Amino acid sequence: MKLTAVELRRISLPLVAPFRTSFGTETTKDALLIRAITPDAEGWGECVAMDEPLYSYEHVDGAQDVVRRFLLPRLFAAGEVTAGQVASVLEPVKGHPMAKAAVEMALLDAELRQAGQSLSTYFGATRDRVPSGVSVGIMGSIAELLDVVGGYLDAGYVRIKLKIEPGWDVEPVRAVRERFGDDLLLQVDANTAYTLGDARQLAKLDPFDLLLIEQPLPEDDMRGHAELSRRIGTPVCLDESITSARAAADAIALGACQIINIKPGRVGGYLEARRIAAVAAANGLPVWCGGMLETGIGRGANAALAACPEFTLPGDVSASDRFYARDITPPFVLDDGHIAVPTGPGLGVDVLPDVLDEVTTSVETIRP
Ligand code: OSB
Ligand code: MG
Repeated sequence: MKLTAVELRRISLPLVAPFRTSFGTETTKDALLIRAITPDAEGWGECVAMDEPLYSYEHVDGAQDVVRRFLLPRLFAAGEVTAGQVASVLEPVKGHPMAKAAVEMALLDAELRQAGQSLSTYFGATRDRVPSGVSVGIMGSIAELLDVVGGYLDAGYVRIKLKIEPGWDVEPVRAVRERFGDDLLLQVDANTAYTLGDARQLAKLDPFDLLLIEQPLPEDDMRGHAELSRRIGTPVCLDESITSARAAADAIALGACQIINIKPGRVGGYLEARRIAAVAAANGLPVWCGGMLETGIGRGANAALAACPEFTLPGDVSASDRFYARDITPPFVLDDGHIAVPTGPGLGVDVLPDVLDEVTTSVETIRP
C-alpha cells in the first residue's frame, strides 16, 4: 500500500455509566482513530491508549505524538508497505505498542478492503459469532453490584468478570456466587492491585470456583505470578504482563500464567496477537480476547480475532451498549449471548459519517 495521507482523528464518547477499576474511573472515552488513505482504498485503525497512563504507560495524547512524529515518517519513508511489514518498519521505535497497533490496523483494513477479504477470513477464523462476556466495574455497594450483574445476565451475557482491588474482592465474589449460582462463568480482574504478600487473601477466592484471576500482581512481576500460581487454586491469567509473543513464551515457561488475555493494542497489533494465540495453543494454554472500551471499529476487529480457534474462553467482546448509547458504527448487539463476527471486506464495519463528525474533537491530516 502506498499511503497518500493519514488522518488522525480524536473523538469523545460519553460512557453509559462510570467504569471503575483498581486504577481509576472512566466516564468518557477519548479515542484516537487513524484513517489510512491510499489511491485504491481507505482503512481505519483505533488506538486503545486511554486518557491517562494508568493501565499501561501509554496515553492517548502521547500515542498521537508518537504516531505523528516517529511512526508515520518511517512508514512514508519506506514507500510501499504491506500491513505485514509495518511492525518491522516501526521496530526501531521502542515500545508504544498501542500507537503501532493502530497504524498497522488501518493499513490492514485498507489492504483487505482492496482485496475484498474480511479480517476474519484473513485470520482463519472458524466461527461466525463469539460468546460474549462482560467486564463489571467496582461498585459502591454489593447491592448495586448484584443489580448490575443481574441486568447483564438478563441481557444474555454468558460470562461475568468482576473488577477487584484490596477491600473489594472476596465479599463481592461471594455475593455474586450466592445470588447467581455455581453454574455462572465467573472470573476476576485485579489490574495489578496486589502483591505476593496478598497471596493468603487471594487464596480466599479458591472456594468460589472462578475461571481465573487476571493480572493480580504488577506488570513486570513474572516470578511473583509464578509463585502466586503455586499458592492459590484459581488459575492465573495475565493481561498487562503479556506485551509480545516473546513475553508470552517466557511467562508460560516460568509458569507465571495458565491462561492469557490477548489484547491487540497491548501487544502491538492484531498480527502479534495472532502469534501469541499460536504460542499459547502450542503450549496447551487457553486464551481469550480482552477489550479496551473499543468503539465499533475495534470491537468488530476483536470479534474477528475472538472467532479464531485458539480462543476457547469467552472474551470481553461485549455489545456496544455496554459502554456507549451511541457508537460511531452500527452497534454490535447481543444475540443469544453472542456477538456476530463482521463479514464484509476489511474490518467489515462502516463508520457512520454524521455521528463521527458530531463526536470528533480534532482532525489532523499528515501527508508524506
Ligand atoms: O484490564 O481488561 C482490562 C478496560 C480498560 C482497561 C483495561 C481493562 C478493561 C476492561 C474492560 O476490563 C474490557 C472491555 O469490555 O472493553
Ligand atoms: Mg485486564
